[in-house]
Amino acid sequence: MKRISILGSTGSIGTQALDVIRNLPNDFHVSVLTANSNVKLFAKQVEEFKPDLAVLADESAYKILKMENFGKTIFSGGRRAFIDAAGYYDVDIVLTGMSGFAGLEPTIRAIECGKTIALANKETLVVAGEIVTKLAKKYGVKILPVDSEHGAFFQCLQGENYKSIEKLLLTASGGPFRGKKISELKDATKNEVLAHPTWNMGQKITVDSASLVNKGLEVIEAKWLYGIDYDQIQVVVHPQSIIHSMVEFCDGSIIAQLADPDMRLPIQYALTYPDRKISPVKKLDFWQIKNLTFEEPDIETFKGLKFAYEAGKIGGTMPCTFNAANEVAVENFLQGRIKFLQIYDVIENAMLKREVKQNLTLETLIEEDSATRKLSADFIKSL
Ligand code: MN3
Repeated sequence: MKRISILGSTGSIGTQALDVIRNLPNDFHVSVLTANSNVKLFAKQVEEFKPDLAVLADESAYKILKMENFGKTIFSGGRRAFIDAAGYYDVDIVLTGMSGFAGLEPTIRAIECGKTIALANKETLVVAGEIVTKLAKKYGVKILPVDSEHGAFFQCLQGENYKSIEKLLLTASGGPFRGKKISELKDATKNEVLAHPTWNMGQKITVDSASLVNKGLEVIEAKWLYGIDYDQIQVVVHPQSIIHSMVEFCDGSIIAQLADPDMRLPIQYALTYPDRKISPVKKLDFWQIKNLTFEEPDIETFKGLKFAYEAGKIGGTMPCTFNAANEVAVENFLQGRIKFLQIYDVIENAMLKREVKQNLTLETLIEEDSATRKLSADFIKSL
């Protein structure tokens, strides 16, 4: 039995991971559950899975549940307890399902404690790819990708030498606005942005999918996971989301991974790796699918992808700047304070104004993250 820790258990990745575990009760023991503030769902999960340790990162949410009786489960709260939970001793795999920069510190803690990482928090590799991959090497820790595209690369690369990779073909659904022009996106509403055509995901990543920022984050994530150059990563728009990504090798062969778009599959593969297990995911029927189509991404309209390549190539703190500005912009968009296309203005403003620092440490990144957040919040007020 593998002992699993799920960080961010009430989010989209967390709930789907628990569904995977529900379907494979003899393969996993849930040792740790952590969430931020969704008290109601968290209490239900703790009752059902009876983890050894349960942590709510948000102090006031913790106070609400503090008096509950969770039997043998140790229950604690606060940011410190959350980071400590990532290193809990009685765990084999830590699934990082929380979103945003806040996931970086607990991921580093888990690596330093020698845990296998099932990585769903892509921001970790975007802002600190260099630090995190070095640490993983130092502690002999495997990072297993949960993101569907990177999970696809990982499957295509089983038994292959990474040195023979010619190109990673990163597929993108194109999101709800594929084919639209700037004039049609000016007044895009929150509901339109959140209506993703193929994937069922959390709000933040769904906005990122509409802006193609998500694909940009995934380009940087792929660079660090597979140690290749940015010009070896090509984004291919594939609206059906059946091919989850492809690897082109030096001999011209291309290997692709296909499946119904259901996040439970990449989550399960990361958790059961190197084994495969039966899953509830719908099987593909090629007589129904008939067509798989491909397009070039429109990076002049969806500038998120262009900015990400630029930030990645500049390196140093720039991917952190890019990510922090986007996190602030998305939050403000979801609260109705800025328009959809202004997300790009917030990112561009931060990338122009923040000075790049090379030689990264965790401290430099925390500083850069908060400086960019402040700059971006002020910029939004001035709009
Ligand atoms: Mn993805």
